[in-house]
Amino acid sequence: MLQLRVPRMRLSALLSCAGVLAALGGCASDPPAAKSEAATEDSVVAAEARVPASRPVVTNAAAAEEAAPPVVLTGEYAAYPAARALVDRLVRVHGLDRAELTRAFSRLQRQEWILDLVNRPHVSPAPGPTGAWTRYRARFITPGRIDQGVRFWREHARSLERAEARYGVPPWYVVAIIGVETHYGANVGRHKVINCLATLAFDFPRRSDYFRGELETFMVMAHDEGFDPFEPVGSYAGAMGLGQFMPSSFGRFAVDFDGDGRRDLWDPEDAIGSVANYLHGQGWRAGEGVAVRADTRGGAARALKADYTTSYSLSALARLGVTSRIPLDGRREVSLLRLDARGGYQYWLGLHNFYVITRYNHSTYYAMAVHQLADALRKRRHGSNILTRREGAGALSPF
Ligand SMILES: [Ca+2]
Repeated sequence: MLQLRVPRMRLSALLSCAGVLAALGGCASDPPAAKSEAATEDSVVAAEARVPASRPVVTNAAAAEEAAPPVVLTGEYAAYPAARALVDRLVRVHGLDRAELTRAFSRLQRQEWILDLVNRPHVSPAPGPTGAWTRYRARFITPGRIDQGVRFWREHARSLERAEARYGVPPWYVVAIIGVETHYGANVGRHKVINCLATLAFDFPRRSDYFRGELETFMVMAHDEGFDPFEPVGSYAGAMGLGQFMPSSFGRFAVDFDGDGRRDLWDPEDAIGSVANYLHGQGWRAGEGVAVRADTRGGAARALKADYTTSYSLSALARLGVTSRIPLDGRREVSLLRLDARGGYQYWLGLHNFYVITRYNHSTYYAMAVHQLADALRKRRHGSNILTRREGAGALSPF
């Protein structure tokens, strides 16, 4: 059976998660829903025995429900057709209990601060170079984050090796993602996921379809896994655990990597397996590199579109004066990446696995921060010989 829980070891650090363990831990083997159904059946039978023959007899649970006054949606979303429609859908498509859902949706609390955050006017970046990449990089690639990453790696070396054997993703990329996402679990978020998802699903029109889907998945998850949907905490966007998985990612990619029968996004071992499985599921190619520095001649590169979505042949780039610092297969398609570094633009070529990292977060800078943190972790822990030893050809070392 699948479970979502917060491990005991994290309680001291995650006070706001304390309720998660209390509420979810008890659901491991005996979901309360099963008990209450049995109790209802028993009480109906008992009621039938007591009711005089002249009175109408309640013969089944459905009739009992019909007789009971309907539970009406109240609270902040009472007047929201989208909230009522989602309840209807969860009942119709997923077979969830209407009264239970209505009570839960009546307790939702809109988070105005999230709406303020996501509705902030977009400020177009000043024409560069302004050093934006240098500032971004400095947030994630620090001596402290490298030290802590190496410690996390050492502590979970066996799980990381197992994840590489199963999914083909090297430990340093898994550690780097967890490092960038949550500082190795130190910052997993402290907001009630259900309220965050509801706020974005019902009051953020630009992404409401996406967040309605995530809220739907989350409610189904809570039902299937047997946890109280008001317990899990996460980021303001509803991302959970060490790897900051959205509910849909949990459904598709989370794995029970320590074999205790639970997929636990807050458990380092399950998080390691789940992050590696996520990258594997998005098409990670074992043994291939991620990105390589490029040299540029002339000014043509500056006029080219450059981000992780672009695709150029190396020969076309070479004609425009953009060349890889290490030899690559001449037929390989790459993306052109332009980093607004202090002192001038820096150019890189993104390989397939760079694109795979952007499936975690659709941003060139994000994927490059993961790549460079991974590289720093690898060098710190293993020096430069690791790739020659582990990958054989040593073709990745220049990356
Ligand atoms: Ca587990």
